[in-house]
This record gives sequence, structure tokens and C-alpha cells, in this order.
Amino acid sequence: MLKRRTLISALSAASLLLATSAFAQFAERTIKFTNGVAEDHPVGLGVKKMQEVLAAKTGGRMKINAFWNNAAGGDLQATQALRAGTQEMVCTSSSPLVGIIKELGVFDLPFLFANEKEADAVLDGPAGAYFNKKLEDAGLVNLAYWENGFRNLTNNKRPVAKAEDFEGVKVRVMQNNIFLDTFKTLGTNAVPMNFGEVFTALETKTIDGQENPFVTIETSKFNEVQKYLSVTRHAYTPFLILYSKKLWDQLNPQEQAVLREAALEGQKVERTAIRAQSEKSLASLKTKGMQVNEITPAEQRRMFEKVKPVYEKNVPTIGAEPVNIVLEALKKARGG
Ligand code: TK8
Repeated sequence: MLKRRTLISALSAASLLLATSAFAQFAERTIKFTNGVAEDHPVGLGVKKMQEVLAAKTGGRMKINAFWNNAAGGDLQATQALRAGTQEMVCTSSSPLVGIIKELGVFDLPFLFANEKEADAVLDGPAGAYFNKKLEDAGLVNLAYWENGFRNLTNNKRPVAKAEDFEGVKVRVMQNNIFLDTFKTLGTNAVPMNFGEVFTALETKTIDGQENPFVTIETSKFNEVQKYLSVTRHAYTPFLILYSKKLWDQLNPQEQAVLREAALEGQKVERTAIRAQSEKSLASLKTKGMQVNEITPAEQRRMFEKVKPVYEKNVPTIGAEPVNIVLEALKKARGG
């Protein structure tokens, strides 16, 4: 009996040793992750999935400490911290990064993507890899593209249903010249602003409106300070899950592989969740009192005609190469 017990404890000690050594390649690390959305945005589910994958694959040695609602600063500020090697991770829209990586400006061109399928095909294929290389040259490792979604205008001034209705509305845009140009061309008084300041600026009526996907409008509670919502779908700016290249280079290949795997698992969860939630958010925004204006296809075409000069004006700054790469990928995605 005693012998058997000794054997069992020897065996469990051995399996414990095996388990420990299986994780020995992973150092104890707490990864700081920041972003601007609220925790109940689907990005929260994506990050939760990443945490689960890391827990299972590293025996709990690698952890993510996430900060929501810009609690640890804005996306651009965080991205600069990544480049400096003082923060590990950020989830950011591509748009505030255009001052660092001009090529990313392609994604700010108005009405570029028609649907999520096109966006996935472009981002998850060679075109996405092209931008990953540019990001890496700037000190940023993109682990995966997640979804922010199609952007829609909200404001307090008037219902916006046609191209002329943008006139004179004071709209917050992301810190990005192409967005600035698009919204000026549409006739608005466009103001670049960090996402973290938007709610208060709307509340204090410093601005009349802003533009973001339905799910962000709902989870960031913009409906509490905005009356009109227009389904403009004027841009799809992807989320990037970035890791500091400086700190990445200090990780061993197993640690890097498990982080990439976690970000891709997170991508599946986040994309599925945000797509399921998008229409529900729209319905719930209506219930909460927002007045919704659908934009007819004909009116969307008129808006596109109006902002066409934005393409001609900005393509030279973005560069012909990235624009062509994306347009080619789009053509392929559209079966052309
Ligand atoms: C969230 C931001 C935001 C973006 C913006 O961190 O700034 O409007 O769409 O949702 O990346």
C-alpha cells in the first residue's frame, strides 16, 4: 500500500516536472495592452480569447493586462510607446498611424471596400502582408488584422441623408489628412481629435458629430450625446493588433509563435462577434432614441462622386505602390 502510494506520488511528481518543463521555454511576462474602445466591445472578447490561449499554451506564464476606454492613453501615443519599447501591445485603427506609415492611408480612402468579405480577402492576403512589412520597418509587429467595421456618421445638427446635408456640420475625424480631406470635401467643418476626447467634445457641443461603426457608437455610448445616425458606410478602417518590435525581438521563437497563434484565435472570435453584433447595435441605438437615416445606393454614389478628388489628391502621398496592391487585391476579391 505504502509502496503504491509512493509510486503514485513519484509519478505525479514526474508529470508535474514534465508539465513545468513543457512551459520552461516561456518566461513569466505581463503584456500591457491598451485601446480606446470599451471592454464590452467585441475586441474585449478577442482579448479574452488571447488570454485563454496564452494561459493554456504557456501554463499561465504569459499574461495580458488590458486597459480599456483610453484609460492608459490614446492609440497614437501607445503606438509611439511600442516603437520606443516601453509598451508591448495596442489595438488601434490604421488611421492615426498614417503620419508614421504613409502607405496605411489607402484604408482611409472613402468608399474603398464594399463589404467585410472584401476587407478580409485584402487584409489576410498578400496585400495585408505588404503593410505588415511596412509596419515592421517602423518598429511595429502586426500580429493580426481585426475588425473595427464600416464607419457611419452621427451628429446633432440635422438628419444627414444626402450629400448636401453634410454642409457646415462640425465633425470629429481621426488624426489623419485623408479623413480630414474627405470630410472637408463633403462640406463639413472637420476637426481631427483623439478618440478619447470625443465623448466629452460631443457632450459639451464643441463638435456636432463623429463617425464610427455601430458597435463603437453603442459601446462608447455616443447615443447619449448624439441624435442622428446616418448609415453612410463611408470607410472601413481595420484594427491592427500591434506588438513592439523592440520587445518582440527579445522574445524566443516559441513565445512569438504562441502570441501570433493567440492573436489569430482572437481574430476569429472578434470578427464573428462584431459581425453578429453590428445589426443588433443598430437596432438597439434606434430603441435608445437615435433617429436613423439609411442612405440609398444612388445617394451613396453621389457622395462618392463628391469625394472622388480625395483619391487624386492623396494617392501621390500614400504612394502608387500600396494603392495598386490594394486595388489589385480588391479586383481579385471581386472575381475580376
Ligand atoms: C479605438 C479607436 C476608434 C477609432 C476612432 O481605439 O478613433 O474613431 O475608430 O474606435 O481606434
